[in-house]
Amino acid sequence: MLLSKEPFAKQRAIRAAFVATLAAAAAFLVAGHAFAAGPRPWQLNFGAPATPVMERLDTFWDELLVIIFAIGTLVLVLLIIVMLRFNGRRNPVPSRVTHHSLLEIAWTVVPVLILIIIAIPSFKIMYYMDNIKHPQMIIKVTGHQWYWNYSYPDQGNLSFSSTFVPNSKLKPGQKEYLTVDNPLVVPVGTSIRVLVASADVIHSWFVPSFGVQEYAMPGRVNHAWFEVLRPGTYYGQCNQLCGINHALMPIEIKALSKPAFRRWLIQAKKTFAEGKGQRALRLAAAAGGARPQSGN
Ligand SMILES: [Cu+2]
Repeated sequence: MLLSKEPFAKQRAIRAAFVATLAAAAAFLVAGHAFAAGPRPWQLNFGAPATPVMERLDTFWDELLVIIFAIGTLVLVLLIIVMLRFNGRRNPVPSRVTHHSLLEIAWTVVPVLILIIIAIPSFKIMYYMDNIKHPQMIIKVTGHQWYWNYSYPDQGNLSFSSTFVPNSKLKPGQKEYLTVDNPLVVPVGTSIRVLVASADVIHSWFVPSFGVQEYAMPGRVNHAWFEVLRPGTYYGQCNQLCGINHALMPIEIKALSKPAFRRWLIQAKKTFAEGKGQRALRLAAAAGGARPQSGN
């Protein structure tokens, strides 16, 4: 039997349109990833990963989405089949089947298997992000109501405070609610252990593009690590309700090339030794940003 060519042409057109839509969506996502070091308006999904940890989390998230969509689709299809084939109108005399051992074992065992499949890569990433044996640098982050203090114990104990810049004082190009006076500066391509503590209440040091979210607890030191892959400016926020100015203790991180970082370090040691960090902090406090704090 010969079929007319028309249905095939139509099918091909539909398939081409489908592929084109997928390609456009992929291009949109990739383009979004390439430019984003902070949040973008109408952003969907994670921003561009900036560390090996976040790259792994990102990949794992994509894998999970496939599994979740497959399960969702299967359940939806089963529901539709049940609604169409087994409704009261089509089955005036209902079936009296109440048990089906094989089916019951299957729908218990299959979800367990799916969870095990998910758990293996999940645990691998958890161990990978938990600790690094030989960090090349250490940074200590201390949460205060309501600003962060950063110190570099293996760089001559350099230490400074990082305070929110009110929106009215922003320069062109600076981001609202995310800009600070003294950003944390780190070198790229360097594994850095972050020690996170708090001077008062519980805060959380959260930098999405690094895949780092660590509680800052008074009386204990938590740790995380990151290695920034590309120079750039990255943003985060305190992620634990810590009082009235919780929203006003953003995290701004500048990742520099190693030579640029060394130059910054020399300059920063002079700047902050002269107490300029503290002066900036007091000015910000006077503007309603944070409470001054001595002895950092
Ligand atoms: Cu906080």
